[in-house]
Amino acid sequence: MQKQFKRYLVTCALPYANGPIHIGHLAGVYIPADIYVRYLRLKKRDVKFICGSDEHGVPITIKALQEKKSPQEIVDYYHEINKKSFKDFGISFDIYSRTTSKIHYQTASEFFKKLYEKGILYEKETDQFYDPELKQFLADRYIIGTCPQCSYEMAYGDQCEKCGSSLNPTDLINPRSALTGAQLQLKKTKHWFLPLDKYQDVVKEWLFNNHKDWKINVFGQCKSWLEQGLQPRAVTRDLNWGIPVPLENAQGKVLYVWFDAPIGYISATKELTDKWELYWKDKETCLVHFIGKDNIVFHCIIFPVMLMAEGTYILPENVPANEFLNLEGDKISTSRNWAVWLNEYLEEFPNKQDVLRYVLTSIMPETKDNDFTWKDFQAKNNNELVAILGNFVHRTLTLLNRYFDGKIPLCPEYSNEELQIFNEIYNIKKEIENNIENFRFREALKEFMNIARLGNKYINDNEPWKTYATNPLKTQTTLAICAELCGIISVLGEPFLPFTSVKLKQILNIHNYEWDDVGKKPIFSSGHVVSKPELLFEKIDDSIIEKQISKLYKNKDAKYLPIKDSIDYETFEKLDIRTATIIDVEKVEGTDKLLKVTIDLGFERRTVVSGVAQSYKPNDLIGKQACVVVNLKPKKIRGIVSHGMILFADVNDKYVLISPLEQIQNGKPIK
Ligand code: B3M
Ligand code: ZN
Repeated sequence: MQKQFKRYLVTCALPYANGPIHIGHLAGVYIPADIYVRYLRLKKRDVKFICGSDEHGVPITIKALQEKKSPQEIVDYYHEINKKSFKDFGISFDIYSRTTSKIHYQTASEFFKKLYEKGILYEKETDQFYDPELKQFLADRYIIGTCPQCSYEMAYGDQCEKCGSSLNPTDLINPRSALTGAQLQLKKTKHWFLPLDKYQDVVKEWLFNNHKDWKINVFGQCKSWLEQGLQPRAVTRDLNWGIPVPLENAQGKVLYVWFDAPIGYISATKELTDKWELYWKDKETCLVHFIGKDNIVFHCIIFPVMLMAEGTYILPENVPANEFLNLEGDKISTSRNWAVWLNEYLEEFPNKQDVLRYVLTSIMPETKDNDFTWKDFQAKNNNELVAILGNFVHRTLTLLNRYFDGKIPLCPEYSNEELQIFNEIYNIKKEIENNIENFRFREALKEFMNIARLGNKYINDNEPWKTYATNPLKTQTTLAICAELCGIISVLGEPFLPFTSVKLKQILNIHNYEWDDVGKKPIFSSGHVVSKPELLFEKIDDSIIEKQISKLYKNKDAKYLPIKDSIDYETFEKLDIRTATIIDVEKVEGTDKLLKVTIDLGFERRTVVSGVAQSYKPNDLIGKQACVVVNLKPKKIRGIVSHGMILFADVNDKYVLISPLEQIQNGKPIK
């Protein structure tokens, strides 16, 4: 049994408010946390469940740029969407706050100031790449250039994805902005650093002496970071979006998003309760962070160092990070729209929150990445929720209504053999508790489902529909026991299937029966009446699943669009595609997507209108060779007659010019 604490503080990773929540977030972070917190509440523990939107950082500013909105508009929009989705899905936060809140600005600023005044943060000037078009310094991830190791031309400032080398932006050859394509300038800039290196030993001792019990995937990542040696880390950035650095000589500088965001847990707790210090500073509090594996270092090393340095806070007792969930065999990707979005699921599968909760818990990537498929979703709903759990409850309620008008028959006493089933149930309950307390939610769910499996076996073995004619007392006993099992399912099911639990308790007319009562006292007393059966789950048929799968592939980027209908060679031969050189480009007034392009075909010059102004500036294209469909009927676009079409690849709405590998004569046919 885990050490019992006076109170629990459970946090969930604050999702960036630049997009909706998807099933990877749910399986990785939010469902495990919700199961854990619901269980603690059922065990009458004092627990606070904290989350909110992470609203700073470069991803937000990128989204704002893409959508031509302010960062505040972006976060306002997605904060509300995500807050509502979580609520409608039954993720039972005590507060869902946000890091643009006033209380957070104040809390994060005070935290930074205290570390600064204690002399822990130090100032240092460094060389950073500056994008002259955006007029801002760029984070490593938004710098691209040629890898010095393998000459790959699209290496990032922090890593080359081709050869895997970890890089510094200054290693790149011809570094340029991934956002504007501009050549970058190396400029001096000063930042404040957290001396992680100075905490190497204390962190190592804290982790190795107290937390060797952490999940192997978590402990392993921390160990390798410590083996590489902790390095000082800048906790400020040159950005115009974020919490201003609360110092005199810090104009234009903000707190690094990964410095301010974890402090968001503290400010949200402050917002929730004036007893917040009990939850953050009292040793009798158990602090647990639920996160995905890409956030391990921030929650197991960097944030704990911040808390150690500040000096008055407790440290996390556990950080049960999950691995990643893939979708139909491919990584979930926001940019490629390869995801099952929670807000869309809630619309398309009304009142089926528990089906998704069940399926995602059953495939939870607790120790290794796992995969969600719509076929498996359908199978688990039909073959487990409907055929095992729903079926057992439905048969019990149907027979109770048929033979006893819904009145649960009470038996003078159960035989030892009959009592045996309750011993098994009690052992299952202990297993469920042990698994939840050790963050093994898949196992806990399996144990929970064994109650229904046991019930189905019991009802099949005792055949109350047969004994009713020959031995009605036996029927009474069988159905009384089955009714008790249904009641136990409604109570022990709450952490996993909260919506079904409420519905079943209503049907069974159960009030004031607690988790800890299971195995100690019966649920039903004499004359208890249950309602008529209602379906807890319904079959999901193939058409629903096929619709979801085709929606997924349709939404995926061009690379995955389904192939168009086949054509014969003669049809293809009708296309006349030629090489041409782009000799002039200008923006079409009053539009943000159109360019008026003049091309030289060798035998003539033409004007063509292309919708690529958001991917190319006029100067980017001048002088480039292109492939042009020259026998397209002329078309007037915004008053300009376009004589043909220049070919571009559509890569997630970013257009890439298709250009011959080498310079060739204009007007040459492309076959
Ligand atoms: N928003 C990263 C993420 O969404 C970040 C989590 C912050 S928790 C303090 O993966
Ligand atoms: Zn490389």
